[in-house]
Amino acid sequence: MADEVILLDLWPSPFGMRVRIALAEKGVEYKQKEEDIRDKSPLLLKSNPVYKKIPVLIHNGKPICESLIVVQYIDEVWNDKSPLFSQDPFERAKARFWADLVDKKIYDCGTRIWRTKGDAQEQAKKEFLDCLKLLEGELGEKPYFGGNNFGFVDVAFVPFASWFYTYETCGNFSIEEECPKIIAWVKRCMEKESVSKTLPEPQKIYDVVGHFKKSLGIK
Ligand code: GS8
Repeated sequence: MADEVILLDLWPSPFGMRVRIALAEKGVEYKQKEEDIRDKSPLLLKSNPVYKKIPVLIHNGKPICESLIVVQYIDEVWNDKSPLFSQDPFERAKARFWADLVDKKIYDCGTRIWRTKGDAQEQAKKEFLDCLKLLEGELGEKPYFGGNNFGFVDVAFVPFASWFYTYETCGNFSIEEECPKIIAWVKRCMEKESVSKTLPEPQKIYDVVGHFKKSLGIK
């Protein structure tokens, strides 16, 4: 029997994009169900009772939560093509370390950039750029974080590129000026269909953030 793969998702979510990219890399067919975060479906509440967040991958009825865990699951189950990890345990540990940094810093700082103003925003921008510079150092001269192959850290980080325009416009700064290698890496990743077909137009993200800010009463 064919696998049944369902993704509970939300289109602007960088976490959901990670899963979409991993599934595309592996050529897995799936059904995407768009959630309404203000009116979560019974399926989402049942599938992720702890955090009640998207993305959730439901594979043959079994739910897997937390995007980085889902991406690792996909890599293990569909292991016949496009491996996302090196064979070397040290390289694998390093990849998990950098993906964890992306999780801890990029989303949080990015959100603070578009949600705040003044000193709080300056602080968020500084932390964001410090983190990007660390990532730039880790990338070095490699084409991808995974070396010659697009890998786990690439999948974890590249969705945020669709949010860069929002961060830059709200924070009035240029990522390319500060971290040109990161932007060159984004362009390289965008040459992959799994990425270019997944990432939404930056303007669409900016517009949805604008609506969200309005609903929160943020100018
Ligand atoms: C984060 C998922 C998340 O924040 C992961 O999967 O990696 N650590 C998790 N999902 C958000 C949408 S994207 O901002 C979400 O589902 N929020 C619903 C809520 O907070 O109620």
